Amino acid sequence: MGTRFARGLRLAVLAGVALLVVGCATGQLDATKPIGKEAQDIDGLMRLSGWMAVGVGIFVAAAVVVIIVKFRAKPTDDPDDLPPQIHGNRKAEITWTLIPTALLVFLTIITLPTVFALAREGDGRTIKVEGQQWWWQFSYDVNEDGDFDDAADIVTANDLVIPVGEEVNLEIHSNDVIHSFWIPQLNGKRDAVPGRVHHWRISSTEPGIFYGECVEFCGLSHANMQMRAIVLEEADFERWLEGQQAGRAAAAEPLAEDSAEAAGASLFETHCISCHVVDGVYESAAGGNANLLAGIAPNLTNLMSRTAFAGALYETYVQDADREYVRGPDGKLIVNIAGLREWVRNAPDLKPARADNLQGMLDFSEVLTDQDLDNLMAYLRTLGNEPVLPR
Ligand code: HEC
Ligand SMILES: [Cu+2]
Repeated sequence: MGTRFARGLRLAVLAGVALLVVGCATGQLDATKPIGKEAQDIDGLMRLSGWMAVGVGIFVAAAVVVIIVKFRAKPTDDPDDLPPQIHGNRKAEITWTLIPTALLVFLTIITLPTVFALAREGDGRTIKVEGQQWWWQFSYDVNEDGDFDDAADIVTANDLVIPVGEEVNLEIHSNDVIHSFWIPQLNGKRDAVPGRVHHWRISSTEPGIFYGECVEFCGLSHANMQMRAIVLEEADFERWLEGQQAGRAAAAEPLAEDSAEAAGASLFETHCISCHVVDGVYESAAGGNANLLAGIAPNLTNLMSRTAFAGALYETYVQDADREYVRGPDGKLIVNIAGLREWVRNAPDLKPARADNLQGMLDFSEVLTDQDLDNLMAYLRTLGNEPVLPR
């Protein structure tokens, strides 16, 4: 008995530790340290209702103990002699109906203002968010004409870049199934539903990188559908916007003849533009075709200005064990070229996808040679400058 109990206990402890470790493994989603105003409001409510639940839990547990001790059968009791039965006792019934009702009404009253406040439109810019299997696209209405599709507008993926302190409005869409957008430290969850537009707000009181995930099961690579908010000081944000425009202009510049970049561009034109857009160079004339293949794919105009690729599953630049960016002797970030190359060679191997079912990127391992891949990498590296990082 003793050993069996000890074994059971050891197993339970092990299982607990395993759960804890698994729970911490991704470690980037943290709803307990809210940084955005919206997340702080939600956190306040969570804590209050949590403590109320703890109070109720302690009260019930204590009452159970008191009743067990007080009304336990004593050896002197006559087993046929039952204590007074109170089934249907009106006073007791009313009491234990009223108390929970009062608690729930109280919770409703304090929650409703936050629910409405979260739905309110903020006074900052609006960014269009599109979820699709299995990555997020963000569009910026640069000339503020209410349309996200003209030549001036910026379309990016994975990194939602916003200025610190601004109440940014999100216009959330889905291009296929239901997804849900959540960056826990900055905001609550909001579903992305096909055929509908959901409005939501996001803001941060500090610059930084905040991690998020799709939180509505959406198929094969749901767990790999991540995103991050890059929150920048106002001046850095302006620098980022200018950088995006500069990246677009640079992408349209001719490449040096006979260079690896030019060879890469020609491979890109053969294999990639049926899905990918490079603004002003490979436009969505091919995009119509893309819909036949895999829905839309990330806009690659400023690929190198993003901190992550493939639904923020992989880092575009090398980091050390503490997730600090490593810089080369020239002071520049070091491109995770091995990762990017492997992605282009065989994407479904790095992130489960079903390109045959219009979901995700193709496997090019049988199509592209090592030389092709090197040339493609040379070309991709010309697309955009390095990211503007939070200070
Ligand atoms: C069938 C459509 C399709 C073709 C063809 C295609 N891709 Fe992709 N590509 C995608 C999709 C979809 C994604 C997003 C996948 C994800 O994150 O799950 C993607 C992602 C990428 C990314 C990461 C971008 C980011 O910001 O996350 C790069 C880089 C890339 N593709 C390069 C290429 C290159 C180079 C080629 C040509 C050799 C190519 N792709 C051909 C559909 C395609
Ligand atoms: Cu999703």
